[in-house]
Amino acid sequence: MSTLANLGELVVAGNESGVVEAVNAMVADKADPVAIINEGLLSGMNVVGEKFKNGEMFVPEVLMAARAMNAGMAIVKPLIADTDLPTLGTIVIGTVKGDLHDIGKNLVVMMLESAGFKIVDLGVDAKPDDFINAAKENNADIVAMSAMLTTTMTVMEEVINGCKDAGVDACYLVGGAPLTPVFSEKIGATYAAEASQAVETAKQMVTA
Ligand code: B1M
Repeated sequence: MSTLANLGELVVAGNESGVVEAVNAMVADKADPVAIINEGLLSGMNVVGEKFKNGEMFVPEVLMAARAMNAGMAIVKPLIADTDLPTLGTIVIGTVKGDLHDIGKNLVVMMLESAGFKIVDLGVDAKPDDFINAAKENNADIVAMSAMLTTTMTVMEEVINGCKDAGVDACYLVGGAPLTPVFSEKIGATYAAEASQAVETAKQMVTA
C-alpha cells in the first residue's frame, strides 16, 4: 500500500502509471481524497517547483511530473466538492492574442495550481475580452498573462486597460521571454521571470 509520501515521490519521478496505480489503491482503501491531493499529489509538485527553481530539474522532467500529477487528479477530483479545497485566490491566465507559445505558461499554471490557487486557463491566443470577461465572471484576484513575441507583448496593456475600464479589481502578473521589469511596470503589471517567481509574486499579491 502506497503512502502519501510515496505518492509525492512518484509525482516527482514523473511516473504516471505508478501515480494512477497508487491513487486507485488509496481510493479503494477509502483514503481521504483531499489528503491524496494536498499531501500526495500537490506536495510532490511543490518539490518539483523547488527543484526546478534550483536548477535540479528541467522542463521535460517538470512536464512529466505534471502529467503524472494530472493523471492522479483526474481520478480523485470527481470525488470531492470544490469547497473542500481551500484556495489562495483565483487567477485568470492566458497567452495573449496572436501568440501560440504555451510551454512556459503551462509551467506557470502548474506551479500556481500546486501552490493552491484556483486557475482559469484561457489557453493561447486569448483576446482582451476573454481576459476581461473571465476576470469578471470569476471575480479574479489576479489577471496573469504570458507573451513570447515582441509583437504580442503590447496586447498586455490592452488587457489591463480593458480590465480597469470594466471595473475589474485585480492585480496584474506578466511574464515571458521578451518582457522586462521596466516594460511591465510601465503597463501597470508585476513581472515574474520564471514559474517559481510567479508563484512567490502571486502569493504576495493575495496577501498584500
Ligand atoms: Co517560437 N519564437 N515562434 N515557437 N519559440 C521564440 C519565442 C523565439 C525567441 C525564437 C527565436 O527567434 N529565437 C521567437 C520570438 C522572437 C521575438 O519576438 N522576440 C519566436 C518566433 C519568431 C516564432 C514564430 C513567429 C516563428 C514563425 O512562425 N516564423 C512563431 C509564432 C507563432 C505564434 O505564436 N503566433 C513561433 C512558433 C513556435 C512554435 C509553435 C513552433 C513553438 C511553440 C510551441 C508551444 O509553445 N506549444 C515555438 C517555440 C517552442 C519557441 C522557442 C524555441 C521555445 C519557447 C519555450 O517554450 N521555451 C523560443 C526560443 C527560445 O525561447 N529559446 C521561440 C521554454 C519555456 C519553459 O520557457 O516560454 O520562456 P518560456 O517560459 C518561462 C519564462 O519565460 C516564464 O516562466 C517560464 C518557465 O520558467 N514565463 C512566465 C512565461 N510566461 C510567464 C507568465 C508569467 C510569469 C512567468 O506570469 C503570468
